[in-house]
Amino acid sequence: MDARLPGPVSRQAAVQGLTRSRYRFRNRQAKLLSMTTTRTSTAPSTAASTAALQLDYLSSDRIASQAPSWWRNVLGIVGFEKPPVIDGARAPITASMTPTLGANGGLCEVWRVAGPEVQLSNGAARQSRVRYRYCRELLFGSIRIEERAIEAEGPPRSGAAGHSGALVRATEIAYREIFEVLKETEHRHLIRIWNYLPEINRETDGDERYRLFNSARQLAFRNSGRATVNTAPAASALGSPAGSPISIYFLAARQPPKMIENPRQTSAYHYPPKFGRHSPMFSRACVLSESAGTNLFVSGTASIVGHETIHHGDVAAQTRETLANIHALLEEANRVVGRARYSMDGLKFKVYVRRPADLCAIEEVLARPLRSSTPIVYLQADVCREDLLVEIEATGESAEC
Ligand code: 3EB
Repeated sequence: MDARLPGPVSRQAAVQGLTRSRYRFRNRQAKLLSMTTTRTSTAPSTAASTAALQLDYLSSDRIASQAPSWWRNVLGIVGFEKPPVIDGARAPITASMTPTLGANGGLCEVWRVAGPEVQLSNGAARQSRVRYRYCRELLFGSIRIEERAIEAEGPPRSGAAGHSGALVRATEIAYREIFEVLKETEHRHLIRIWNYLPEINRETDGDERYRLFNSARQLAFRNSGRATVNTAPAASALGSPAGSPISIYFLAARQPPKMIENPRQTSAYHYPPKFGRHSPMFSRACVLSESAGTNLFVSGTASIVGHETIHHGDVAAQTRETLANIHALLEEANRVVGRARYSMDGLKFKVYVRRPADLCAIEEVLARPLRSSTPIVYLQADVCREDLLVEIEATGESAEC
């Protein structure tokens, strides 16, 4: 599952940098011939199905011992520190490359679609590094790219020198290939995306790597003809250790989700320029309604009110403020959706901790509002503003529709 070494697409990307518009026209024609997918199971049924997306955090041992009938419904598996080795897995397997903290060692994030009628297909577009699996309504995909491999490919684009050039190009390639898959399979709506970048806060060539990523991501949205406000997916963007590949995975849907913003926060796509020349492209949350239920995706959420970080240096206060933001998003989601009712109790959480020594303080704050049975995975990751010590994301499901 490692990102392949320089392949046809990446060479094309280098060409595209030089002769962008002419190349794009030719590429569109070429793609009609070349975007054949390899299918490892039967095509999805077009009959109305009752897909309901389910998230579980399971150990790789438990995953390995599941019956074939369980596997039939698996869309994708995400390990944390590294991709789990699972013999005979039929779904894409990736990893965020972020170390686990506390008792979470060996856990994986498993995305499944419930329902005996659901039929999944695998895809690997020939000229793409994206691995994906999908049913009629939903698609899970992942892509990992080594910046080293991009650097080795040839001269950096003018104006983007050295290492920053590799990050920018890798981001553009990743998002372009993701958007191509979504077009090909007609799951046009990106609903949730996770972005893990090695050394997210490091400066290269006078710019923080997260800000370079934001510029490239915004460019990729624009180049694909996508809107840069109101329809951006729910997202997380975190730092992984030096030397990790850039790792991005995502969920997409055939039907559009409802995007949710937080009344306590400036929308990220409207952040002022002091947070970077190009604002981040994400919505604070979104709700996806399918026939069998709804899913709530809460983006990475931190101690930000308006657009400013608050509670500098105080991890407990930052955690409380983050919970207040998630609470505001739950209320907003319930208001927007009307009948589905989300509460803290129904959510599954991932908590990104900048300094491992802060784990206890964070756990203590979360113990009060959350039931002890609440699934929470703690990961060590750098958060995308240097002054943020903690970031929390959440997923909810509701059978009511
Ligand atoms: C924030 O609220 C914190 O760039 O995709 C959270 C979730 C954050 C997603 C992203 C960034 C992103 O601005 C950072």
